[in-house]
Amino acid sequence: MSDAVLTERRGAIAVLTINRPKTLNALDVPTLGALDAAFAAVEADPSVRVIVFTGAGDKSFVAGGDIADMNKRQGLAHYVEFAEVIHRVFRRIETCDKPTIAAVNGWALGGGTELMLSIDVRFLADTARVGLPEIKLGLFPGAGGTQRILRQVPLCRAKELMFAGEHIDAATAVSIGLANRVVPKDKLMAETLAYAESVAEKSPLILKLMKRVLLAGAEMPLAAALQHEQAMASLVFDTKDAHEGCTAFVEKRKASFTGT
Ligand code: DAK
Repeated sequence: MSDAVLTERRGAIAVLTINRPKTLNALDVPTLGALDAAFAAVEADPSVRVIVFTGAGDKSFVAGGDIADMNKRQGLAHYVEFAEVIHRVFRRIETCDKPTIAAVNGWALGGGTELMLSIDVRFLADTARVGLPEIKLGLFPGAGGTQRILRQVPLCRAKELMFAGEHIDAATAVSIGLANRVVPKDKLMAETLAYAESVAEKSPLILKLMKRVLLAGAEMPLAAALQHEQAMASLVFDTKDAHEGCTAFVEKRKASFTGT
């Protein structure tokens, strides 16, 4: 079995580590396949409540698509293969019912930033640098990057990043809304796991429905999205977990959610 992606369990949290440190964790088709398989396994495991992504080594999260591998490819069929795999894997991550968190421990460039854009919550080490440098290679972001970034940060910021291909530091990434928080590098995993634990103790059923409402709503006109939210919120109120949460508040105790 491939060790290109490592899976580690921390209670209800699964940590997936992209593990090609010699190339700064660049993504080629086998690595994307390993990511898909590792992700599918934790996505299907009911004991996993939250999925964390990080990169092996202390320099890089993911330095992008594997440039040497891409450069060896010839002909449309080979590029289409890469495109299909990377789009499928990133969309699977984006549409997952379980909360996902990126612990960005260094470079997140090109496909690395595009992976981050597919993950729900992003914590950046203070040493991390992110960017979409594809233009410097005569390319543009093609793993969902052009479309996801324009829906997540102001368009002028997205264009500024993509036109010049410059890297930005972690604080700037947070200031434009591309990431959630900057964490001292030596505390990155501890702070990520602490946040993940606070999510993991919530109802997985309600988190799933909330994620579906958010994702579907972002792709709908507002009127339809509000109707959808209204219907789903009624469904949520009818769950055991909603009754447990409200009862626990009234009884002044901690709620214990079962995901039903
Ligand atoms: N691919 C392959 N190898 C890489 C790599 C990458 N993206 N990034 C780094 N490496 C390798 C380096 O070649 C070097 O290998 P050796 O020379 O040791 O054999 C090793 O990792 C260490 O890198 P450096 O020596 O360069 O380390 P530095 O600390 O000096 O610099 C750096 C770190 C991250 C600034 C630098 O390595 C760098 O600029 N890397 C490239 C970053 C980049 O341009 N990323 C975007 C890649 S393009 C598509 C969809 C998506 C994509 C493509 C197609 N379709 C739908 C068809 C995605 C494209 C991309 O992501």
